[in-house]
Amino acid sequence: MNQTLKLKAFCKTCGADLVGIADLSPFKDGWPVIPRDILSPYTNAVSIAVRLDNSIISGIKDGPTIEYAEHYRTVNALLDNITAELAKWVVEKGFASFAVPASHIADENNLLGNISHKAVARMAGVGWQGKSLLIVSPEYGPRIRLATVLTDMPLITDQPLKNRCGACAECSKACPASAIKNVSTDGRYESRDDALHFSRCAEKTMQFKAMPGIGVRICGVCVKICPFGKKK
Ligand code: B12
Repeated sequence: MNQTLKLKAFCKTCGADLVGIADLSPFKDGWPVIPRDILSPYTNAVSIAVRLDNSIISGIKDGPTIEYAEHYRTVNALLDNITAELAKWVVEKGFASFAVPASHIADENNLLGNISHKAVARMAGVGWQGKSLLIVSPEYGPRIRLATVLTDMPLITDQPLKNRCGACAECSKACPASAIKNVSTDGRYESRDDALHFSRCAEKTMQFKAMPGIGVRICGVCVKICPFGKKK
């Protein structure tokens, strides 16, 4: 088995449901990452997805439930565990690695993570970027959470998938903030505002965070409503 297949198999034994590899070069051209030099030592990014529990996601109505908030924390912890294990595995093979946290907001003013897991997942062929701006996987729709490991290990990279949203507007119709503009793209959106009334989404998650028992910036309606997630 070659090194790429071994790495993917290792991630699965740690609990990953989907794994893809992205070339980091397109991210080194001014795309916002925090800290600025975080990518310099690395050539590839491993995108890892863990699927969400169907009954918990199906229980979401017009906003998050306490069960979803708990599940969000549990799956983030699982992802951080998988990326820590993978980072260790890579180092043991003689290469460098960096496990990017699942849900850390590195810039609170601009609402940015260290690197966008969605951009990496799209380039790694884990899914396409839907009208909701979420990564929609063929297997589980957007009912996945993501994390990333940066590395200089030579790996065979995967390719982006074709967008399959078509004329579907379910996420746009269901969004409790009326934030999803119902605009599709074959490649990627130039900015978040091309797809979303971004501030509406951001404000709504703040309102939900203040609800008793929630405590985190979540919503989940666009995750639940997507027909690609309901299929399995
Ligand atoms: C900050 C944050 C938020 C903020 C801002 C959201 C946002 N869209 O940026 C708020 C609080 C509003 C939020 C809300 C939600 N979030 Co949030 N959030 C994050 C966080 C921590 C950082 C996101 C970030 O840096 N975005 C930067 C912007 C510029 O990037 P972007 O949204 O990915 O979109 C651009 C890129 O993808 C780019 N792109 C696409 N392809 C390519 C290719 C290349 C080469 C390049 C350079 C760029 C590029 O095109 C887009 C437009 O510019 C991530 C974790 C992480 N580190 O990624 C989770 C994350 C994005 N959130 C997630 C989720 C699920 C949600 C919510 C559904 C809430 C919930 N959990 O119920 C909503 C949905 C919002 C939405 N429709 O986008 C998941 C998404 C999973 C998935 N299936 O896609 C993530 C990945 C967390 C995780 N660990 O899984 N979130």
